[in-house]
Amino acid sequence: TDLSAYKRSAALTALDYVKDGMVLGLGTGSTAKEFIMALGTKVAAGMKLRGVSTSRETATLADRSGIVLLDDNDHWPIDVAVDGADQVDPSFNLIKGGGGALLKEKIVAVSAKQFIVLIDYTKRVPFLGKTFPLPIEVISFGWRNTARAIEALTRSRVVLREQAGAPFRTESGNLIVDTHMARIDNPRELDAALHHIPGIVETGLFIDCADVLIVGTPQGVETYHA
Ligand code: DER
Repeated sequence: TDLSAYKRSAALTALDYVKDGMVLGLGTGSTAKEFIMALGTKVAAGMKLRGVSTSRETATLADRSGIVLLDDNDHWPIDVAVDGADQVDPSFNLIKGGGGALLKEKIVAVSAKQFIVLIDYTKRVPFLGKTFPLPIEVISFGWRNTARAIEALTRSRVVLREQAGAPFRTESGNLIVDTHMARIDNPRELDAALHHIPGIVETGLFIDCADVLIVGTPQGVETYHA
């Protein structure tokens, strides 16, 4: 089924949190794209917005929507960050990284005063894992050893993400390994343990990040405050 209508309805609801003069954290992916396009209407109506993008793709779209982009070296007084997710559990813990932008997304999400997550209803899960592997960003130096350490810790299979037959490279020049786990019982504990493996740059586990969750469902839009 085409889920874009649900993503768009969540994106339009998120506009309620956007005020003139704000600095916005702009996520990456198809749901974030719906939000950024919706922002274009606010800018066209005269709203002044600045933004921090989490990927080149998002930067291009934000620029086209008339949002003034801050650069890497600017101060980032981010009022609201808005992004999608690959999975959301009942405690608002997320798996993100399906689009490969998790490092910049996590930096922006935690920099923001408020972090809003937009999803369609299919992203809600009773527990993380199972239907979506956990993306982990690793530096390429010794990545096979890093991958083995992750497999030992998680007792799961780790697969190097590829694109067009070559290793996928993040915008920071790193690699992503996708970690297939049947169930992540304690995502906070797992995230902490993973961060002790030196080759790991960042994980796709967003624990205690989301402040607001907006869900597009066949019964309408549901908003939850964490
Ligand atoms: O890669 C990412 O982190 C994306 O934000 C992902 O979590 C959601 O992508 P989607 O909105 O296209 O489903």
